[in-house]
Amino acid sequence: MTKAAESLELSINNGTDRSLDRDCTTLSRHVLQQLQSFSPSSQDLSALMNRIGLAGKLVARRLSRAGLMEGVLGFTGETNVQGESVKKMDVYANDVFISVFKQSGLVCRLASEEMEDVYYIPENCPIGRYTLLYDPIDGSSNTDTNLSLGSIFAIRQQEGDDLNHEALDLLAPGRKQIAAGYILYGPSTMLVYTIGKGVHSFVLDPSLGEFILCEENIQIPNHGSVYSVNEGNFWQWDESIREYVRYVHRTQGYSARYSGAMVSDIHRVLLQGGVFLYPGTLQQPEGKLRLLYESAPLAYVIEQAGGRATTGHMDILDVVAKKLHQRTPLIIGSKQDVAKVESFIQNGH
Ligand code: P6P
Repeated sequence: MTKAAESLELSINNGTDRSLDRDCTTLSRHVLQQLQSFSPSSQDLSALMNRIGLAGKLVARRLSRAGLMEGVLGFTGETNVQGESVKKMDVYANDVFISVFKQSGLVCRLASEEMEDVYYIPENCPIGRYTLLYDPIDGSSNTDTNLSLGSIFAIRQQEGDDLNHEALDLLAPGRKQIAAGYILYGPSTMLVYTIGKGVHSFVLDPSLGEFILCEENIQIPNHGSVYSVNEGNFWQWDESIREYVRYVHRTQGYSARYSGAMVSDIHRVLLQGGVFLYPGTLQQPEGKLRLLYESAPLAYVIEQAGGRATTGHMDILDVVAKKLHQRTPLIIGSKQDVAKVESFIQNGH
C-alpha cells in the first residue's frame, strides 16, 4: 500500500474511531467517565441520569407529535398547587418522570411543581436513597404554539429516614444537590447536566434514540449582550430593577431576549453570556419561580459553568427553603452581568 493510501486509511480509521467513540459517549457512560469510578454510588448516578434521559425522550416524542394527536395540547381544566392552569402536557410529563423511576430501586421520592405533596414510590423506599425534584414542563405556555420548552431536574441524596413523610431534608440549600440540569425541547432535544464536575451537553440522536455528547465543560462567558426579563412587569418592579432596565435601555451593546421558557432563555445565556432575571413583583413579591426544582437546579448548572445565580441578596444555592414550593427572585447568568444587576439592588437605586 502506498504511503498516501496508508495515511488516508489512517485518517479514515481515526475519523471512524472518533465518530464511533462519540456515538458511544452516551449519558450513562459520560457520568461514569466523569466520576472515574464504577462504585455502586457511581453506577446509581449513571442509572439515574439514564432514566432522566428516558423521560426526556418520552416527552420529546410526545411534543413532536402534539399537533397530530388528540388530547395532547390545551388545558386540563385543573389548577395546580401554584394556582396555575394545568396544560395536558404538564400532566403527561409529570407522569413520565414518575413512571421512569418506578421499579428503578433508585428514587424513593419525587417533588414536582405539579404535585402539592412529595410523591413516594414505596417499592423503591427505603432502598432508593435518591430524591428527584423536577419541573416536568417549564414554559408550558409555549406548548400550544410549538415554541421551545424545557424540563428541569435536580437529584438529592435522601438524608434521614423520613418516616413521617415530611421530607424536611429537601428544604436544605441547593448545594446539597448531587446532580442537576435541564432538557431543552427545541429544534433538537438537548440535555444539559452537572454532577459537580463541570457542565456538559448532549443532543438526542433520534436515529439512535440516545443522547450523544455534544459539548463538555461548557464555560459561560463573563459578560454577554443578552438581558432576559419580562418587561411587561415593569410597572410592578422595585425601583432598583427599573433603574437597571433603564440602564440597559440607554446603553449600547444590549439585546433583549425573552421566550417565556426560562430553560430556553438560560440556555442561551449559558452559551452566549448575559443575564436572565425574574425579580419579585407587586403581585408576587417573592418572585414567580420556584426555588427547589427550578432556580436551584439551574443555579447549580450556571455556577458550575462559571456564572452566578442570586436572589439579589444571596446566592440561590445558599437559600434554605421554608416550604417545598417556595418561590424566589432569580438573577442568573454571567458574573459581570449578574453583578451589574446586584449593583442597582445594593445601591438602593
Ligand atoms: P411570565 C414558565 O411558566 C416560567 O416558569 C419560566 O419558564 C418563564 O421564564 C416564566 O415562567 C414566564 O413567566 O410571567 O414572564 O409569563
